[in-house]
Amino acid sequence: MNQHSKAKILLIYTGGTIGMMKDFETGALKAFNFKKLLTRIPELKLLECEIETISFEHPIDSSNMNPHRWVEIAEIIESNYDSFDGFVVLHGSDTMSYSASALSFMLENLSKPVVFTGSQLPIGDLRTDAKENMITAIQIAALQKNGVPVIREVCLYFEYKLYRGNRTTKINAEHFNAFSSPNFPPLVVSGVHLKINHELLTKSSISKSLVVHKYMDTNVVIIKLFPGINESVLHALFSMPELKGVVLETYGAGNAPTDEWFVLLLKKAIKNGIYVINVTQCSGGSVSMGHYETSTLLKKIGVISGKDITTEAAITKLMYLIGQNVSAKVFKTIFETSLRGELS
Ligand code: ASN
Repeated sequence: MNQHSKAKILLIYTGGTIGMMKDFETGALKAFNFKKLLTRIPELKLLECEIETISFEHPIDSSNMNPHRWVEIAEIIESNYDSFDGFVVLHGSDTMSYSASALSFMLENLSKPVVFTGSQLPIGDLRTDAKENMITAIQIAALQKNGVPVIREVCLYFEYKLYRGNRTTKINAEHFNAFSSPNFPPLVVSGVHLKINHELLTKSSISKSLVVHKYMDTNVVIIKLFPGINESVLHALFSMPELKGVVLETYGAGNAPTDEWFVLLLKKAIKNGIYVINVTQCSGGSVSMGHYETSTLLKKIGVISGKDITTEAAITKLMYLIGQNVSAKVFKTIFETSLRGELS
């Protein structure tokens, strides 16, 4: 544990709109020189913490995020873990919920804050949301009680709210309020004061050492059901030889067609060792297989319930557990159990 009077925060810049800048002559957005970032935000110097920065060599738009880059973020945290009290990851908003979910699984026994944030407008824009997001994210990452970080999990801070990262989803492409956490309340709400919902925080032990898992298996796919989805298309998808796991976005409380071909296709896939996760395509609520006749068969053939997990957390949990070589015997039980607070 760090014994500084001031918390030390590592700011990890991966890219995204936050770091772009408008060229006032052409009006086009271009990558910002990260080294100038601190000088652009004099307010950072007023914060009661020491800030150091590290940047991806080639900052990216988060549409180019992938598991190799998740490992890059995880390794930056791993190699700086003992020297810092908290980490703030500046990341594009488009895939931020996927990255926050992935990192929550990759970083086991995390006992320091990892706060993802970004913005909808670049930091150089007059009306930017970047400053508030970044400053408050740093303040939250620096919160300590008796020398121990208050937040000890992977979170996402955007527009006055700190959420558990693996509970979030991007809901708007232009509002500053771009994220929601439909099935779990915010951990912290920022107003005149920071209102911390202590009872919701992950109370991870600070004595366990951090374990970083670096293999995410990408032989997985998300399939969203729609009326008219047909047998030959689904058959082709499920016949991919490398396929190991499917997140099936179903209707409502986990319902799907009862057509014989559909149920048989899933049954055969499951028998062949493909994990099928039932996640609702509704933006909130939970899968409850057996509640309707249209989900009873899914339960019977061994479909795994995602309960109230987001699609982002489901696909990254699937990559993580398959990557861990979790045995088929316990896979369903482990998936249906909360590992990092991702499901209720
Ligand atoms: N396209 C950007 C990104 O995800 C969007 C943003 O950051 N607001 O990198």
